[in-house]
Amino acid sequence: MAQAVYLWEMEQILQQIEAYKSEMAAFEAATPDAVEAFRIKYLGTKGLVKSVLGEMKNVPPDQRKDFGQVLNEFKAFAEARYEVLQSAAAPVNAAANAGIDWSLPADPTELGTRHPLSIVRGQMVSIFRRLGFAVAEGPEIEDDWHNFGAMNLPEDHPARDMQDTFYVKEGSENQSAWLLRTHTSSVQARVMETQKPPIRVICPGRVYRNETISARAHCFFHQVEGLYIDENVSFADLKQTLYFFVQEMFGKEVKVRFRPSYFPFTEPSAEMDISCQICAGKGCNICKHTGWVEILGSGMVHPKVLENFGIDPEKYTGFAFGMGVERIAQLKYQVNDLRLYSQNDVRFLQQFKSV
Ligand code: 2NL
Repeated sequence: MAQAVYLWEMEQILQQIEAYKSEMAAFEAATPDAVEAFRIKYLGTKGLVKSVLGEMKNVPPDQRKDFGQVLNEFKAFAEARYEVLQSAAAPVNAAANAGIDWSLPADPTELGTRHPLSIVRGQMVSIFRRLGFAVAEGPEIEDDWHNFGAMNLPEDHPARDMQDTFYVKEGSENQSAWLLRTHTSSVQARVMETQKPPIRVICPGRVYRNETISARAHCFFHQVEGLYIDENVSFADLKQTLYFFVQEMFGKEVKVRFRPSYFPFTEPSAEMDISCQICAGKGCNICKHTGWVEILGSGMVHPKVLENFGIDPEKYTGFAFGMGVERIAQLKYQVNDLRLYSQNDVRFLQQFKSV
């Protein structure tokens, strides 16, 4: 009779175990908190697994072995389910289960490049700095005086025309006109206004001219102008400085030639050509089969310009020059269309990655 009671009780316990197992199998835990709730309910010190194990004491000795196996298997089932829930709820482990290896290196990010004009301006500035030139900057919106008047451009000079220059504000009898600077000479004017010789500056910056946009012309471009004023500055200094510059820029093999020219702000004036970098002087389309390409304008600062700033032209002389950054970049990197510089086409820009 006693035997029958045990059997009945054991049957009940086994049924209960099966019920708990299907309950555990169906248990979903999306968060670590829910996983912890599972642990407390089934595996905690007052949990269901412990309480079923506690039934062991009521099992008759000859059946303890079999029953012990059932209970161990039940406990292992609960622990295995707990582990599965735990790894599913932890995000990194979830990723690991999804086959993601977090120890792999990240996808490479596309690096941008410096703009070719920034690269070339940087090279130009660095060469002149080594010769002792300081960098000066100034406003892009200028008054009539700093852009034109001080530079000895007469009132009726064609560059002053509305057709050639962007005016922000027209001038009147007692008000100066405001305009977008047409060269960075205006910055040098501001340097001469505030500093005494010796003056040795270069002025890199954006300048504006009213041009129809094409492969060869744009309404804005970039310039580096230079100015050196001291006692006994000669045309020989001008030539040697500019020769050194192009040798550093294009290599020691480069040849130069000077052609007489005219600018209102210099006297005498000269344009400088270098041997064509494409055909090395043999003759090609770029140099129009002359072997030479023009790269800059230069000259000895006009005495009128010095006087405009109270610098005595009997005591001081100076040379000045101006060149386009686009032009230098074109010759160095064979950029054949000015518009490329401002279109921001990454296929163009990416080509300067290795420079
Ligand atoms: C060109 C020619 C030039 C200058 C710029 C200059 C500045 C001062 C005084 C005298 Cl403060 N001259 N600048 C001189 C000669 C030529 O530029 O073709 N630029 C693109």
